[in-house]
Amino acid sequence: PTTTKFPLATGLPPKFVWGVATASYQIEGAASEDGRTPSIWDTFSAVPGAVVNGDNGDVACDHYHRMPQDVALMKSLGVDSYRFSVAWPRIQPHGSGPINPAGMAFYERLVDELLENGIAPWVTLYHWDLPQELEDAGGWPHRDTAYRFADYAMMVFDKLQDRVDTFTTLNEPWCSAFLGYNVGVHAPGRKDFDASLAATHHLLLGHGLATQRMRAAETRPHTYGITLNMGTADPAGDTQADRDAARRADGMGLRLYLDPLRKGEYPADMVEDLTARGSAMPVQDGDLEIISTPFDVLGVNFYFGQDFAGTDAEGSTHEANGDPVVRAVLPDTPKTAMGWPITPERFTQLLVRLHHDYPGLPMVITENGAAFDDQPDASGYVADDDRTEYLSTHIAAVAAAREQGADIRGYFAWSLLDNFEWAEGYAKRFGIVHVDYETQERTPKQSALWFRASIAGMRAS
Ligand code: GBH
Repeated sequence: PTTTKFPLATGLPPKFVWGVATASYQIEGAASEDGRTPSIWDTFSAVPGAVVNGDNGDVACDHYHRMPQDVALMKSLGVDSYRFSVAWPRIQPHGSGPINPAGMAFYERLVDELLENGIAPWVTLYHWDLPQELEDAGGWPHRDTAYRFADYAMMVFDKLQDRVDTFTTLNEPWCSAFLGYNVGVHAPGRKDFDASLAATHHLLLGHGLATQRMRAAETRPHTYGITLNMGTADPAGDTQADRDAARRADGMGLRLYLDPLRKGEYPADMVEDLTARGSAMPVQDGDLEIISTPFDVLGVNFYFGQDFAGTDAEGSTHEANGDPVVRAVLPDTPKTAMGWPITPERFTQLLVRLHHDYPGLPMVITENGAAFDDQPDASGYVADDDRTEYLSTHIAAVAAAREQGADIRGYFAWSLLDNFEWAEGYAKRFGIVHVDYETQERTPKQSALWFRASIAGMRAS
């Protein structure tokens, strides 16, 4: 296989951190081994109709049993770092109480294997697999879950802080809160707007509590962070209703998280909107000080940007994500297999905007990538021109944002492997490495070969 028809990426410095990312439930399998208990995703996957084809993470990529080979694969790609998440139900099967040493041992082996291969581990403490017992006790809308999360984070931190430099608390709390508790397309599948607001607040509180406790207990300096999913929200047309819709979409999706984290307050216009709807964030005295505790790196997950409209052509309003007047309008561009528009210029727009609106915060792209309808040849090789082009244009967008002053230190491709794509099951493939789910064979796609050559080229430049 050759990748020569795609010019290699350029424009990022030799010290830039290049990595690949995954998440526990999406790749590990071994769902009931070594004391792991069900998470909300095991439960949700079993609900008829919740996941495409009735798929679940029982086996996934069988990474739990193939970890050393998967680390060797990463090494062959030449990455500096690997972003993975720790499954809470392996560490603390009941969501509270003592550590489960057998579950913890897997991550200790993984970290050791990475270090032996010269790959820096980048730990995400929560990528959506809440122990089911905690959901039964109320889940993220219940304040106690924030304190349970901080306890769990400390168990992992105590075991790994000697060898791991970077700990990020949450992956995409917006998805946990709104897709999980309001839209209901992610676990636990609830549809309750006020519950999703409470979940948001308690996720942020858990982030702050865990960050404070880790920093207080550190025996050497670490980098602490949080990863948010972010897009852009432009008005679909030049009307007040559309501008208002874009403001609200940006408010619910981005400012509702970054303002309390960085400015110690929820955005005033959102508080006003929520009050008008009879809703509120369940803030208690002192919470915003905890939530705004300093952290060191913002993880940015970017897939696409959108426009927003207040009304449609007939003048009627629609509900989207619990918001009565915001309607997403997909930009008129080519789409990925997820139906997501391909908008690299909006990636630059987002990063430059973050640099201006939330200054002084180094950023790392913790996820970026795309699903396409891969066609493997007889040997399993996928000549994924579409994904190679997606990565190429989006890495160029990062370089462009840096030229405009944004402090971006690294880029992790989503994902190392094809994997369990949540509600889409195994039907959607985001990997730069193809996985044959019958044989569990891994075959690097063209995009992986292009990524490897690009990294090597920029490191040498
Ligand atoms: C990430 O979620 C996840 O962290 C990762 O586990 C997952 O596999 C990967 O992306 C690919 O999906 O249309 O209203 O939902 C990204 C989820 C998708 C959330 C795009 C924001 C746009 C707004 N994001 N979505 S909406």
